[in-house]
Amino acid sequence: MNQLDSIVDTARTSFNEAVTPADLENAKAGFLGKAGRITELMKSLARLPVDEKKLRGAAVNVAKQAIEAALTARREALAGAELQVQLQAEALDISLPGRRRVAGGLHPVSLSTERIEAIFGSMGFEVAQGPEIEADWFNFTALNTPEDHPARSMHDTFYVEGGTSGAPNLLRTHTSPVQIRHAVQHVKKYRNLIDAGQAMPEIRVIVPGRCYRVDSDATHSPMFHQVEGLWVGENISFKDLKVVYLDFIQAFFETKDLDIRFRPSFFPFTEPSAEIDIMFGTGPLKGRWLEVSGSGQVHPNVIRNMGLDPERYIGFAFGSGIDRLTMLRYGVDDLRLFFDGDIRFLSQFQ
Ligand code: 2U9
Repeated sequence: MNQLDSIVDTARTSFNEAVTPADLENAKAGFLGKAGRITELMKSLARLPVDEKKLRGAAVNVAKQAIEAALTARREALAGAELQVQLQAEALDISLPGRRRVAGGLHPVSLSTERIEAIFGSMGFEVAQGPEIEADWFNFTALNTPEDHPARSMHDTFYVEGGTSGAPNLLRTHTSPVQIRHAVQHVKKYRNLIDAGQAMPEIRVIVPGRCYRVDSDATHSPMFHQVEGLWVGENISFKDLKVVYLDFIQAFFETKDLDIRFRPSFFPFTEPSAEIDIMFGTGPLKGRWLEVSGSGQVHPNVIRNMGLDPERYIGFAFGSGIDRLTMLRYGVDDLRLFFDGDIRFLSQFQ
């Protein structure tokens, strides 16, 4: 093999060993660059006699063209490989299923609250809302629970400085204060009718919402959800409470195979007072009395604090834990699961 063939072979080998375009340009410089081997041979032609220069020049040109062809081929090969790498990196498998946008959903306690509102709505109850930071008067005193009353100890809560009435504001311990606010507004609205001895439209309201107590374990949380109901008129009795609550609870758990019982109890704002227990006729909780609510006939002092004459107006009230009803409905045994924010738990209710 003569010298030129050897240079062309070496150039081909050098170009094929180049892995990147930069390597190839470096390899090219060794043959076609200013100090390249072909460039040096072209320069050496100047020193040859005319006839030899013509012959030698033609041969060097053939070698140069062969090297340039090899360089072009390698450049295209590297560019193609780079394109393949890019295409592979950006490859999109169009056979893959689309990315489903995960729809959000309501919290199980919110689902229960909506359910409770719909059931009582079907019985003519309206829904009222009110402040969670409450005055002592509405949360306790107006509900026949004066400052020294022992029942306050069961309602230990969180206090907020700066109350207007001297006593500090607090985080409400039940939704009863909203019932009082609603009733006072209702009585004001119909004052003329009442004073004229005409029939006042009955107060028929539920108040679902957040309540707060200093308590925390598997069945108690510092913040919990309660729904309270109130029905006041000229002729509302305990039997109305029994009918309304039985209808509600059977609708909530979607079964008629469910009994309730009233167990004497005490609350400052009702007299007589009763705990309400339920018993399922079937299922895992079959045959067990489960406490779900407190209730009673509204205490005369509370009727008075609404601005009504307790000799003329009477009614009932109840208070149920929405978290408790939700735990029973879905078979959840730890209340804290509702507040951990664990999507694995919450997504089961969508
Ligand atoms: C007014 C008059 C009376 C609401 C009532 C209860 C009994 C009661 C608790 C049970 C479970 C709250 O969620 S809980 O911890 N509630 O036991 N609540 S009677 O009585 C009222 C409310 C408003 C004007």
